[in-house]
Amino acid sequence: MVNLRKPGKRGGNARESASRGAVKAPWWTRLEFVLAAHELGQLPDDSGVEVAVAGRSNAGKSSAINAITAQAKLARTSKTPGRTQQLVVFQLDPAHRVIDLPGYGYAQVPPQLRDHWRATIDRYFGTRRSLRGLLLAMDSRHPLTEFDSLMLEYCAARGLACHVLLTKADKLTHSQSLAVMRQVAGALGSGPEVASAQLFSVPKKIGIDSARAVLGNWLGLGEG
Ligand SMILES: Nc1nc2c(ncn2[C@@H]2O[C@H](COP(=O)(O)OP(=O)(O)OP(=O)(O)O)[C@@H](O)[C@H]2O)c(=O)[nH]1
Ligand SMILES: [Mg+2]
Repeated sequence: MVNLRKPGKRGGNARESASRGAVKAPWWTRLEFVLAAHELGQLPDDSGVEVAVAGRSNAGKSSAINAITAQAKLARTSKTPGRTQQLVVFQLDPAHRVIDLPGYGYAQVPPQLRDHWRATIDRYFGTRRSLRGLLLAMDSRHPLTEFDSLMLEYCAARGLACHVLLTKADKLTHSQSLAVMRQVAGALGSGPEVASAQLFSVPKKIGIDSARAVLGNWLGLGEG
């Protein structure tokens, strides 16, 4: 490694170090993997603030987490549906977490596992006090599946904020994008809970900043 600083100048003076230390990387780049849980009992303490990411298998949840955090390999992605079978926990610090929930609606999943998923998610939404919001990923070509609607009902039932990411928007024409936004906005209705939707695409970088802003707002972190 080449050190371009002169000897004796290495590290700079205390004031320089302090001001360098004060310039932190943006919060989204500092999220780290913590653990993958099969059961709710394995999750970190239910304190601080948590945001969940849910959606049908293969909808693009893990890819969205990677795009939002600008970390290509933070969450595992796969062409094979049903890849994320556990609750995968990321955190900025113990008081700020993001949870990648297992994908649903995958036909090949054995009924026993599906029942386990439903019971786990049911209990998660019913009991998790630190949960502040749900990022709900829907493939923009196939939005509002039965389980997507169930997720919206969970949010409505506990007055939880929900933000829908209409993923893979790069696969849609402009008029299809407008149509799906209209369709989903209609389904979100105008209840007391906060529900919103946006288009999202990883390869075309559509909507990454706005999704990040929603997440940052829920986590109480703002812009940087
Ligand atoms: N064209 C396109 N493909 C995408 C986009 N986002 C994700 N994909 C692809 O969709 C597939 C599934 O992505 P994942 O992020 O693994 O989906 P997931 O929802 O986490 O899937 P599970 O973990 O199985 O529930 C992968 O092949 C991704 O490359 C996108 O914005 N555009
Ligand atoms: Mg995944």
